[in-house]
Amino acid sequence: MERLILDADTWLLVLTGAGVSAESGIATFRGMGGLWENHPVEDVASPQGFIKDPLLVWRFYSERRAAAASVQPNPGHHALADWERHLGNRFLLATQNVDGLHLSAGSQRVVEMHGNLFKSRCTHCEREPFADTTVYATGTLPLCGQCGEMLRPHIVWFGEYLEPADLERIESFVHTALDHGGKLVFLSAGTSGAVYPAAGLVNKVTAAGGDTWSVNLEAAENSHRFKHFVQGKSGEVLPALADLR
Ligand code: BV8
Ligand code: ZN
Repeated sequence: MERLILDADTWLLVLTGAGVSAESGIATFRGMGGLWENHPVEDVASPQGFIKDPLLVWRFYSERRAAAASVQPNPGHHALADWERHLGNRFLLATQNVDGLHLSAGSQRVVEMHGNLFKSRCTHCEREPFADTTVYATGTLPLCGQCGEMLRPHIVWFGEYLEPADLERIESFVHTALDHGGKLVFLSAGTSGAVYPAAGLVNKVTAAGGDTWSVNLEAAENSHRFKHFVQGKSGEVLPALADLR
């Protein structure tokens, strides 16, 4: 396997998707064939879906909250935390995953682009999103303690905008790397490269002259946009891939 050299000049931006959590036992979206209990994921992971049937959507998220709380990070998550300890502020992890496993593995420089399963927010009042590990029983509609309106998962649904601050943090990492004349490297792991704007990050790094790596069980939709492709399970590839100098 070709090695990813992480030395004093390297500025590494990593993007992860559901594939990185697969070896922890979390189902991927493709693994579900894009369905959950015969509902297209886009229907339950969308504002329209929530308005139409908030109880169904809360059942979807409560089930995933329970699943994510019952599993552990795998060696792929731990390898990324090791790389962060080696590179410090020259490392940033942008994840599409909402399972919180990168945080459990000790990653700190993390942008959770699509939110987090263990946070809820009010659909009505200005209350900040708050930590919420409750697995709501089927048929329960969680209500805000302050205004009495419905709570929703603090998740970015299809058709919703990502937090501008999150996108800016990723953008400024790339610019800071270039300003320092560093070697910008982008590594994407465990993602089908189908969902934007995450899937567009590789183009940004390529346009900035950076090196690009894809680590995936199978060639992702945007695989051709990467200079390097290492096929395999992220829990096996990531711990062996980096040459820390
Ligand atoms: C937005 C939270 C502006 C929900 C998620 C252009 C054309 C058409 C539509 C669009 C477009 N641009 C934007 C859109 C709309 C949409 C989009 O991209 N749609 C896609 C389907 C085309 N984007 C959005 O809506 C985004 N918002 O763009 O706002 C806007 C606003 C209005 C209108 C237009 C634009 C919001 C996107 C965020 C949606 N929320 N998550 C939840 O999780 O419950 S996305 C959700 O699906 C996941 O978070 C994840 O990001 C995504 C699934 O992707 P993956 O993580 O890649 O998972 P997947 O299962 O697909 O792939 C796993 C991969 O791992 C596979 O390749 C597999 O081979 C590999 N693998 C498996 N095991 C392993 C492995 N690899 C390594 N090791 C293993 N062991
Ligand atoms: Zn409220």
